[in-house]
Amino acid sequence: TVLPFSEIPGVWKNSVANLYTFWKMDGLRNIHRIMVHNFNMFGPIYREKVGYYESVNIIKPEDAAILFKAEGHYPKRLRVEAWTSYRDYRNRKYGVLLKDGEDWKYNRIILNKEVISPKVQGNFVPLLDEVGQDFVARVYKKIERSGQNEWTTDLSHELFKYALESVSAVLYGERLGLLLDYIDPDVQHFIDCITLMFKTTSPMLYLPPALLRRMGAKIWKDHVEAWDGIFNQADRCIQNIYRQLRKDPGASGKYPGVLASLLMLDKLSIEDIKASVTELMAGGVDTTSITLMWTLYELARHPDLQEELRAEISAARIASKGDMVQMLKMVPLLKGALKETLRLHPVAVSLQRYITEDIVLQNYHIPAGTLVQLGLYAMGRDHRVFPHPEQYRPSRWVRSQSHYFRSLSFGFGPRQCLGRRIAETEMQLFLIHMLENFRFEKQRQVEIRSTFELILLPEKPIMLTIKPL
Ligand code: HEM
Ligand code: 2DC
Repeated sequence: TVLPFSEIPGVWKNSVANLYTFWKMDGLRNIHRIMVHNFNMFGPIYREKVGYYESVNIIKPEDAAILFKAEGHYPKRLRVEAWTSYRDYRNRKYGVLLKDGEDWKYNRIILNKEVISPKVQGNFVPLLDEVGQDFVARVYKKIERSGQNEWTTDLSHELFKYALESVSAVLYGERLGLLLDYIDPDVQHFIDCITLMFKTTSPMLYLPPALLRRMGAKIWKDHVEAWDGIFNQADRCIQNIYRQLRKDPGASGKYPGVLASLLMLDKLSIEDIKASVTELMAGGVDTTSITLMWTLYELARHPDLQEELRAEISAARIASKGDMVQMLKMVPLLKGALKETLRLHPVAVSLQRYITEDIVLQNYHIPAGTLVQLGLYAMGRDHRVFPHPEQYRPSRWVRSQSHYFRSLSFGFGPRQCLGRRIAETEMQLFLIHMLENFRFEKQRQVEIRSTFELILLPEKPIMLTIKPL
């Protein structure tokens, strides 16, 4: 017989005491580890109430499958109040990230065609391939300047620029030139604003932004400043393309980019387009750059794997005869490496949905309307789900093993990551070019942990040594 909702184990009963321990444990930066701890304590399902939101947490792929079957036609995840509050405060429209219901669906279907459908993939590849080549040229220059035939560095700032150059190339159909020697202070400011925006969001998951705003709290002011910086820069880029398009629409015949395609399609209002393009631009920087940083870190710790990947890449290079779209279909181990990175170092600590029908999870009844969270970080490190989870083994994604509801780093279904294809293509091309030219090494073999700043990121800088092959 099915047990009632009220009997699910957990720490949800005393939320004030709970919030207190949470702060004391520096819970904010450790959410992912606290979730692992809770699953160890309570088993594969627990209820939790921290601050003002309550949820049921799950960890098993079988339960994820049940959850996503109950997500309904307009899947809805946890609302990030800080983000919606800013839009309301400044009177700006929600984009696809923040919309819900019919309005979300309508916008999403149109955006899907221009951003994530296989049809546009071919347009992105040449643009992103060029950015990858430029990055390699830049690294050679840095190595040369060092005078030591190698370059030891924290690559994160370079990776932020790579990611922004890539996503901008796709959105605007033209290069910003961020990989040149001179870096425009406006661009650096934009990058800093995104990091600040994420950092100031996480405390506001627990303290309502409306309250902080009335109190005149610094965190709210910083958050507003960060989003203002993001919107100003995105507005400049968007205006620029808009003006060009009005001067000579469809001039050259080459692929004009996502923004121009959406404008010409004329199915979404300019305000809706602006809102979603800004979200794409902001969502496209820290996510991919941090994932690439973690991948280089893992590769530096596994020199043999670097060799294996180089062999796969060079065979694919030859067999594809210069057709990059074709080449990307011939590198399964490389794709496995990216999945493996995201298993151990996911961007999103959890996936969440408000379920639209009653379901049963771990023999407990869960009523419609409940917020259910899948602990993505915890699942990635659970030995019942992934044998020897502590080992970085890209081949686990290529051979044997069931992948049933295990590959969820970009979310699932119609509400999954809209930037997924851009992210994957950009990261694959980066690794192809870098592995074809360099070897990666790490001095001290210390374990680097994740810290939560809305997205998960390395708790301290990762130093790498890059050497020409
Ligand atoms: C949503 C992960 C890169 C834009 C999401 C979600 C996840 C995610 C887990 C929530 C999905 C769900 O609820 O099912 C990632 C990872 C990335 C990445 C792991 C890279 C390693 C990007 C990039 C962009 C982007 C490059 C923009 C170009 C978005 C947007 C949404 C989203 C707009 C909201 C979609 C909607 O609500 O309909 N992402 N993301 N992401 N992501 Fe990403
Ligand atoms: C953070 O408890 C932890 O892809 C919360 O590119 C639940 C939660 C809700 C939404 C998630 C968020 C977490 C992590 C960051 C995500 C976000 C949805 C989209 C966003 C996963 C798990 C992200 C990084 C987007 C951001 C685009 C934005 C900056 C314009």
